[in-house]
Amino acid sequence: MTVKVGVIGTGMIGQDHIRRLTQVLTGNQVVAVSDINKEQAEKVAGAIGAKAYTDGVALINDSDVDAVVVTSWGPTHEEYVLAAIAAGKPVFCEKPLATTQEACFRIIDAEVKRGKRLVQVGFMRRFDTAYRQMKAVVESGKIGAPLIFKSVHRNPSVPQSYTSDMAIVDTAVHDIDTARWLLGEEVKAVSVIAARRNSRGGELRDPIIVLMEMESGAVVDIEVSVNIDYAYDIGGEISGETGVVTLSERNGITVKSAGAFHGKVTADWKERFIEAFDIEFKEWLAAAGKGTAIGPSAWDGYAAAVATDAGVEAARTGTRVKVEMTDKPALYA
Ligand code: NAD
Ligand code: ISE
Repeated sequence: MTVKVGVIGTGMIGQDHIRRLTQVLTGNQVVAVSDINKEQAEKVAGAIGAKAYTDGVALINDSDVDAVVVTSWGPTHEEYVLAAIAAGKPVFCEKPLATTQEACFRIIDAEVKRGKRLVQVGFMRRFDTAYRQMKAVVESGKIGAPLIFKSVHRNPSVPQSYTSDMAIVDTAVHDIDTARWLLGEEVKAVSVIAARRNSRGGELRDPIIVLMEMESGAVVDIEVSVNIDYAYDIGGEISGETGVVTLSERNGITVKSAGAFHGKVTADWKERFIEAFDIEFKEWLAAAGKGTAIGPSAWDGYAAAVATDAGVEAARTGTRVKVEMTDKPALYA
């Protein structure tokens, strides 16, 4: 079966996912794209023989579109995800699911009323082979009950428009989802501390440590650095009661020369998670072909938003903020 896909938002990641759908994966056809930037939508559509829209809702309601990919700016996600649910179409939405926990909950409510899963959120680390191996080790009991998860999330640089809140909402959100998924439990409280202000960060609080207490009493320590220059570097380690599991360095080769070891560190998220994104979309297409969704759900988008809201408040007030969540609907059991 060929899944006919419509993509809303043709910026950086939208174009990367369109490349993946049209050049890497089979069983789909990108039939329509949309962007508020008309010229860009037409250019991207023209290159792949798709229709161009400026109105994302019109794209969703196009009878040629079976399934929707939302890669526009975060504040626009709620409207498009709700429109896809109303049209009964599977929708892949890049993170964040929506920019407030209330908006995420409206999405949950609509999906629950529809009675089946249609939404998948773009937490691509869940599709990364090494993270999946890490989760399998935890679940095997080989390292005993997890006690501490250390997550390192380093970006070489960010644009001037990047704010201190974004370090939590836009960047740490991946680590928050990874922690919930790896440890299989919810976040209970969040604290945030900033290191000495980075001399290149201006007003930006960078780097920060996001410290999360989980329901079981396990602790999660997330380093977010967004001006670290040397590379895009992702690390993770879980200490359990009887052992430790660590993500390995990813350089395929190591060069030894002039008395030193040299290996490559990835340049950006596109390179670091290229295989994870491919698997994420392969699995999404398989589910979308059956009219449903798998993987990170609207509930996961909501849970991450509740924790990032707490993180933003913790960073602003310098206090430990408790996380309060609503009961989980049976649809996400
Ligand atoms: P971008 O600014 O490069 O692209 C966003 C595009 O959306 C722009 O072309 C903009 O014109 C368009 N747009 C804005 N409002 C729109 C609307 N109402 N309708 C249609 N199009 C609209 O941003 P980006 O870096 O591609 O990020 C897009 C989304 O992807 C964000 O939610 C971001 O958090 C997420 N993202 C995820 C990852 C990841 O690692 N999973 C990486 C980068 C970005
Ligand atoms: C970006 O939006 C992403 O999602 C990347 O994975 C993350 O590393 C980066 O910090 C974000 O800005």
